Amino acid sequence: MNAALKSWVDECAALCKPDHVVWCDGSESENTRLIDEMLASGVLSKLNDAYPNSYLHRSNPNDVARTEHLTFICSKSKDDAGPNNYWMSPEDGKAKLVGLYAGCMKGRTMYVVPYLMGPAGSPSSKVGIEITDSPYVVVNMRIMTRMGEVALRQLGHSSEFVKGLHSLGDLSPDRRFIMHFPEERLIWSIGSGYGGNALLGKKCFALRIASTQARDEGWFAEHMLIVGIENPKGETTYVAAAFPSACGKTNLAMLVPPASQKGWKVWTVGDDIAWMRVGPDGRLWAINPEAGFFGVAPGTGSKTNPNAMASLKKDSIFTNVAVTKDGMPWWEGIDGPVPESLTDWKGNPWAKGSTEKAAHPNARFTAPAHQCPSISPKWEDPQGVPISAIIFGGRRARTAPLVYQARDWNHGVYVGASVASETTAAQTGAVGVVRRDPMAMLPFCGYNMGDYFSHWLRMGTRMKAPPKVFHVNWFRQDAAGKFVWPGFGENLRVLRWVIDRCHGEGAAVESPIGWLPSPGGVDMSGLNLDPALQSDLFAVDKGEWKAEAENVAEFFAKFGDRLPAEMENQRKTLLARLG
Ligand code: GTP
Ligand code: SPV
Ligand code: MN
Repeated sequence: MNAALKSWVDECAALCKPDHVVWCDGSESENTRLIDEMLASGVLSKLNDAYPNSYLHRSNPNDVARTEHLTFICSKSKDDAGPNNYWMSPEDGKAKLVGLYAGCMKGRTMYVVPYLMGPAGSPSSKVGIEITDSPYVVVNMRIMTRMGEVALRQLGHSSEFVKGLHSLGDLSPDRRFIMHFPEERLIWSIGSGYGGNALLGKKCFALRIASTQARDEGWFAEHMLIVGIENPKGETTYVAAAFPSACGKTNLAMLVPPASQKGWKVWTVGDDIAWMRVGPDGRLWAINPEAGFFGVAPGTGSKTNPNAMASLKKDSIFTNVAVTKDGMPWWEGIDGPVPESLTDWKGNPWAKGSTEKAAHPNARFTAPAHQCPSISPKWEDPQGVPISAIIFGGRRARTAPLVYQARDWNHGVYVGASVASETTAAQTGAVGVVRRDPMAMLPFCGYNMGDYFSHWLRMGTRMKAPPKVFHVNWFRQDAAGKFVWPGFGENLRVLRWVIDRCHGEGAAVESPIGWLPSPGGVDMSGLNLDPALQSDLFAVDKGEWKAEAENVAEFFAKFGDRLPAEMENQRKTLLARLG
């Protein structure tokens, strides 16, 4: 028994006072027992046998997405958390939560969940322990991470593990907090059972805590998918891409090449998080620390994402989707006609034509990564995969063209730092509001983003062959508000230009914002796009870009002297190029 682990578990038990403490081993029999208990208590219900061993969970309707306003970084100094985070001192944070944790598990079982982020035996992998009173969290963690024995074996007698204490509490938003103590590698979460608030391996550890570890140790923990693109000659180029929540990472990671792109294949390595280190060869190498997908259900269907549909056909958990009368999971955008009647995500009857959504817009599936037909043969490679390109993107009705390439690494850091996107249902609050979301990390960077930009610049000097940096926007709209670009599988056309550029090919023209594809650089054949709209996809409006640079200045100003001078240099030279 690991002494540091045992004493921390004893401490948590003394505080939370559970009726029972169960150490989870991740076995099949344990999983079956937990599922049977949740079926009996109504936390889960069984779905149709067309989805073997798959279950529906309805969360509390007040608890359906990450709650950024209740998420805190409790570093010793407020400046270390930065203007990008809500801050509380470690003393105040703990004092507040100790009161809520006291006796919160009376009448409940406390589960101790050891888990590994990253492939077993990888030098990049790290151990976490989540203590939780939610069996739903346990069975999700079993899909999302490598859970149980494998993690304890990797930990051995080391005291180096990320501690996460989670309780459902009373599920009241007034007593909901997700607190991070980066200096102690500690997470305290109470009052939510949903997604990134409760599955502590994901955003809390693999991004907020890991980003501080990455800063201290010289690597990257990023909100990025990882994908391999194989050309007809059988050569694979790996790309990592950061888009804000619900902006297309899972879809791009599982892209199916359309019939027009003969001989091309796409291999999924990860769909949400990348941990990346500089290898002995001076290149950047990436692993996916997760073992499953916690994907957005609405909009997922055989046309848009057949690989996701195949991944979730068994052994999956569906949260806040609707169900048909035969117990099939259902959401807006799934295949087939809209049924006449459904049970909606809250458990109420729903009739076709209703103005309410049947599935919650942030309804999710939890599915094992190994079930994905496009899973890369290298997805569990302990060394990871070498990254040739980093792509940033956002959801922008205007301004950002379909694709452009940064001039060099430092300009690429500016491009990442100036990402903006319309908000989505993945976090509570207004949807569709443009906000700056640097590197898609605004809600996930566990420290001052001024320092984070410095870290990105510094990493550039440590790589002999840094990845080329790009920006994409699949979401440009026409005057009627319709997406101009078909997206999904057709995004491969853009990826082909990106990897051509990485290999010193691909025709490009210089523009004030970076390199744009030359006419014909992105193959548009057979898409039947209106020629005017087609050229609008690549339009760079100087007025809009100057306004954009002003907005970036306002954002940068928040960081005061923590903003590296190079970022302001990049912004000023951009303005100069815009004339
Ligand atoms: P998180 O899991 O929240 O981090 O989200 P994500 O970045 O993985 O987003 P995901 O791939 O799940 O896509 C979110 C929504 O965007 C879905 O409703 C998709 O259907 C839609 N979407 C994804 N790719 C495209 C695209 O190329 N074009 C358009 N128009 N919509 C897309
Ligand atoms: C996101 O919001 O970016 C997600 C879902 O991937 S959650 O796990 O809730 O953070
Ligand atoms: Mn995400």
